[in-house]
Amino acid sequence: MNFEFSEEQLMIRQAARDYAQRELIKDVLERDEKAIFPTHHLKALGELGFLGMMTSPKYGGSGMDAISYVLAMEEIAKVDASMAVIMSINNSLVNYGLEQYGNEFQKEKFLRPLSDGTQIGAFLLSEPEAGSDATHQNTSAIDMGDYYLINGTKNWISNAKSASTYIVIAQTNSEKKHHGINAFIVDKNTAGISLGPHENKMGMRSSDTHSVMFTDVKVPKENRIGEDGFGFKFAMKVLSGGRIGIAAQAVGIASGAMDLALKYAQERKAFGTEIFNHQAIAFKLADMAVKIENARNLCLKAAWLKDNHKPVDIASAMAKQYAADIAMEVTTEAVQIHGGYGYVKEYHVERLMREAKLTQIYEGTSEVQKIVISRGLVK
Ligand code: COS
Repeated sequence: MNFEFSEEQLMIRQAARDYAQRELIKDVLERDEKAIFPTHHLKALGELGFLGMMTSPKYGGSGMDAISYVLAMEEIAKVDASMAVIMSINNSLVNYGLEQYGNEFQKEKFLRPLSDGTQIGAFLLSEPEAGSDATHQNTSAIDMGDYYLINGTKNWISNAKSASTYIVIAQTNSEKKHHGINAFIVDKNTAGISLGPHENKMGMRSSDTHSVMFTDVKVPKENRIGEDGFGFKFAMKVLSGGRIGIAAQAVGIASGAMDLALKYAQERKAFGTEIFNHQAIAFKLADMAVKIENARNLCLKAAWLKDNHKPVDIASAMAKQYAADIAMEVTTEAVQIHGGYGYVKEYHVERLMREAKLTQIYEGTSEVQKIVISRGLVK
């Protein structure tokens, strides 16, 4: 077993760290406060190759491995988890889904601009009544011969406003249940698409989240991904790999909070010494460090499995569930270590705590991950 990173992986991590610590940090508090989408940073990250990280250079991507992706994601999320959300939707769901399951025409037309940073994508699965229970899609896509006609509403869609390309999961034949679901590539500017209001979220406030309404939206037949009825499997496969990115994001949030808490504990004095010298604080930090290390290892193992074309479903669910849950614990302790200072925005840890919460909810709640893991135990 080799726990060492390659030169290239270390360079990628350093590039992400430099950008996050030099640039993202500058306006992260303002973007969080005012819920501003980071358009200017996206351009720069696109130029660094971070929007098509694992996509093949043949389609304008950077051709990096999943380990590098995880390392970069952790560094970005340490400072700005909203940016990590935007990156992860584009990289792990949209680009990966298109590259793995799209045909040549679809890859040339849609994947290239999504990989070189000129556009971003969004993944539309959740509905007002179908989040965790993804088999029950109410959005319909009726086969009209040359095209499909899509009607329905999607909820909690990250990148909804800023994306140019949507991947939409919809029901074509309800009698076939989940075998009648399809996935479509939809140009966001197609007539009949409208957005609900900006969701005023607790955290990840700089990433834009809306519901998206479809009213008689015509989608060319050539935009369906895979065979008729492949949509549910497509969504499950893509989400399964995507959970590695969310796990890395949660590790980043936790380690960002840990770094801040450690620094604070070595500076702040109480009862005549730096608070790090009190075991009540030092033991908290030790527990936080162990949890982060475990989460990081689960995450890297899932990425390694992906890079080596081995099944990732269970490993990615374990990584996501554990990393998200410990991110919540670690960020809560980081706020506690900071005392009153932790509760105000300037110290960043309250933001990281708000951001951690979403990693337990989106791309499958911690409970969904436990469904996947427990089913895996009896397979
Ligand atoms: N890869 C490929 N196929 C998969 C799969 C995977 N990871 N997981 C499930 N499937 C397939 C199954 O093989 C099954 O196919 P057949 O009917 O042909 O045998 C089908 O999908 C249904 O699987 P299952 O019966 O396990 O589905 P359930 O409805 O019981 O749900 C969970 C499984 C809950 C795990 C799934 O619905 C899920 O992950 N939901 C959460 C979705 C989510 O993340 N939502 C948030 C949206 S963020 S964009």
